[in-house]
Formats: sequence, C-alpha cells, structure tokens
Amino acid sequence: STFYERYHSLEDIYYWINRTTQDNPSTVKAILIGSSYEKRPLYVLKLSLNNRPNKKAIWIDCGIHAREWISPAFCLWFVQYSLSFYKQNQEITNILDNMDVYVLPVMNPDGYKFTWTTNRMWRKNRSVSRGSRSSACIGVDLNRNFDANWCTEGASCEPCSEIYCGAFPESEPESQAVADFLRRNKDSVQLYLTIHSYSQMLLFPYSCSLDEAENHNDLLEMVQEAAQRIRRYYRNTYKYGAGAKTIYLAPGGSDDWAYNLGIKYAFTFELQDRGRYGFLLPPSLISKACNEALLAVKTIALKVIEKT
Ligand code: 0X9
Ligand code: ZN
Repeated sequence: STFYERYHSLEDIYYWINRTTQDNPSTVKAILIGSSYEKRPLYVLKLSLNNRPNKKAIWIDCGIHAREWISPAFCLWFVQYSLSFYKQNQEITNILDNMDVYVLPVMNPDGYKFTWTTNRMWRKNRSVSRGSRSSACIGVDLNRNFDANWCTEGASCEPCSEIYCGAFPESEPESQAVADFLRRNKDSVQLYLTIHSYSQMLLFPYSCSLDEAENHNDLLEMVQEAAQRIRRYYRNTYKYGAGAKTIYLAPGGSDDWAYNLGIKYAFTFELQDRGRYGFLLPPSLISKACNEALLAVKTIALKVIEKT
C-alpha cells in the first residue's frame, strides 16, 4: 500500500507537512495558526496552484475528533491528489484555478497523539479543567466549543461528558485558533468543510437549532448531487440534510459557527463506514473512503464556483 493508504502517527504527519512544503515551494505554504493545549503547533497548508489575483478560497479541516482517523487521512489524501492531478483531472483543475485551499490536517493534535499512545477511542482535546470538582476529567469536545447556541441542548456542561462544551465559547486554543483564522479570512473563504467519521452523511447547518438555513435549498441541492454521484461511481450510500434533523441537535459546532460568520456554504462530512468497523476503519478501506469524500468535495466546490 502507498503512504496515503495507511494511517500515520502525529510525528509522521508533521514530517509530511514539512516535506510537502519543501517539495512544492511555489504552490504549498504552511501557516502556523496557533498551538494546542499541550503546545503542539497547528499548521494550515495553503494550496495555491496558480497566481490569479483575488482568488476565493476553500477551508478544509480534519481531526477535530481524535479517534476519527480516516479524517486526517483524508486531508493528506486531498493535498496529494490536488498536487498530482492539477492539469490532469478537469474538475480539480477547474477548482484550483478558481480557488485556493486551506487544509488543516489535524485540528486536535493532542487528542490524536493520545489515541496512538494510550486510548484509541479518545474523542476530545486534552485540556485540564480548573476547579476541584471537575479536575478528574480531561478534555473538551472541540465540536461543542464554538459560539453557535453554545452549550444548549445536545452539549454538556459536565467536564466528564464526551460532549463537554468547555468553560465558555472558544475556551480552547484549538477552536480559538481556527475561529481567529476564519475571522481574518472570512472575505475570501467561501466554502467551509469539516471532516468527521463515521456514519456516511453529508450535513449542513443548522445543527445547533431546528431552524432552516436561509439558503437551505441550495445546500440541499449540493449534498444531494454529491450523494448521487457517490452512489453512481462507488455504489455507496450517504445520507444528507440539515444536521439537527438528519442526526441530532448538537450546538457549538464549527460548521454552524462558520455559517453564521458569513461562510454560506458550510458542510460536515461523516465518512465511512456505517458501523461495521466504526472508528476502527481498516487501512484497506482508506482509498475508497477518501475517493468518495473527494468526489463530494469536487461536486460541492464546483457548484460554489458556479453560484458565486
Ligand atoms: O457530533 C458531532 O460533533 C458530529 N458527529 S461525530 O460522530 N463525528 O461526533 C456531527 C457534527 C454535525 N455538526 C454540528 N453538530 N454542528
Ligand atoms: Zn467527529
């Protein structure tokens, strides 16, 4: 199997980031956007395949939840595919001619590291909450820590919970770094994508309430077409719809927050599988999972370019 058909330790991913920027000095830049609770750097790769001025951008983050290993694997896959197939594949060429892409391979490096060393099923980050009553439990769910109906129904204010929302919105350095970067770049970023697993779903706002997004029909049409193409090309089924109505109410998520910031195309992808292996998706299934997600990214990005 190739490098991209395996899972990689955090050290390997940092090495890969370094190597990818060195090997592609004119097209890939690493931007340090902050650091984790345990002081690991948060690097975003900026892919800029041509020098057109005033290009818009796509943001893709992976690894919010530590145990969802297919997610960082997808970010690496996407970068590799973009660099290899620009000028080879018509769709990715069209996308990269019109948009830059920011890729954050691991939003939660401390949690990811912990899943490799200590507890494979860890979800949250690794921050230690203050106060004697709560000091026994570690970690905030970064996808409950953003400022979108923060800590209402579907999140927990109990530090021991797997869906602990943190002490206040953006209390965690990881979510704050991402939010700060997107606030600084909100005029150029038109498409926000966040990659999770598992359950095979393409979700869009809102998850933090039962309200319908103002451009609900556009968003629905985009995920519907993406799911349709995945069914045709890969014979696999993805559910799709607004988060709260498709899975559950879950406030404080990055997609809803990015949407409310003004990034009107915001999606959460839940990659393979539907529960057979769950978070323990075997490496032999990485390529199919990533190709499906890639097709969804392409379908949606092309529609965003068409609409804007
Ligand atoms: O609950 C989540 O954070 C995501 N599912 S997961 O199994 N990967 O944990 C779904 C997130 C959907 N979007 C929002 N809740 N904003
Ligand atoms: Zn997740």
